[in-house]
Order: sequence, then structure tokens, then C-alpha cells
Amino acid sequence: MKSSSLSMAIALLAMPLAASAQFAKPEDAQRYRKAVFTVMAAHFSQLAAMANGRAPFDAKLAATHADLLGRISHLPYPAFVEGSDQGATQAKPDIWLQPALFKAAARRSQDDIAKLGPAAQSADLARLKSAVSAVGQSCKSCHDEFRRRSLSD
Ligand code: ASC
Repeated sequence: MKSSSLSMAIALLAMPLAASAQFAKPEDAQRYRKAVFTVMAAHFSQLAAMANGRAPFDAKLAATHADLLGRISHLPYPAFVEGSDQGATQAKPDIWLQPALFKAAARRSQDDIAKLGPAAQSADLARLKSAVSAVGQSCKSCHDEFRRRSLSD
């Protein structure tokens, strides 16, 4: 291997696995993060329905939702770019004023989401219930801290 292709290979290996989107305009970042949260809610609500007995517990389907959530749970956060705090967003200024706290809340939600898959695969409904409840709590506490109730608040 030539040294240039070796350094290319090393550079590729060193690249973070998570690809984050780039945005031309603040509105693009807002639309993107909102879209990802919408998709997450659509899948999480189906897991919650199983956990709460509103839908039959199907461990395989639950694991599929959990896997999808785990793959996309990191996507919204890099889209909270500087300057995207105005206009059609419920994001509170604390996201930018207290970045370490926001990062910790994002991390907590990702960590809780990562536990959904093993819980679903265990086919133990009680375990799924408790994993779903933990994710629900991290959604809620992040919303309480960092999301305005409506665009007009
Ligand atoms: C959902 C959803 C949220 C969270 C939150 C949990 O299904 O869309 O935003 O759960 O309501 O407290």
C-alpha cells in the first residue's frame, strides 16, 4: 500500500461513525431536527403502546423499533446549531446558554434509548416496560428544561 492510500485508510478509520448533516440555513437545521424527533416519536409511541398493553407485545417488532431508535437517536443534537434559536422553533435559549446541561440531557436520552433493544429482545414485558418508562422520563425532563410548550410561549 502506498503511503498516500495508507494515510487515506487511516483517515477513514478515524472518521466518526455518526454522519451529521450540514445546513445552509438555520431553518434547514430546525426542520431537520424536528423531522428526526417526529420519526423518533412515531417509533417510540409504538413501543410505549406495547409496554402499556395498548398493543400486543411482539418482541421482534419491538426490537426493530428499538434498533431504529438507537440508530437515529444521536441525529437531532448536532442540528441545534448556533443561530437556529429564532423563528419556528420551540428550542429554549438554555440549549445554547447551558450547552453542557443540554449535552448531558441528550446523552441520558441516548443511553436510555440504547437499553430498549436488549429489553425488547429479552421478550420480558416487565423489562420493556421499565426501559420504555426510563426513555419517557428522559424525553420529558429534556422537554421540561429545553423545549417551550408552543411556538408562541
Ligand atoms: C412520546 C413522545 C414524547 C415522549 C414524551 C414522554 O411518545 O412523542 O415526546 O414520549 O411524551 O414524556
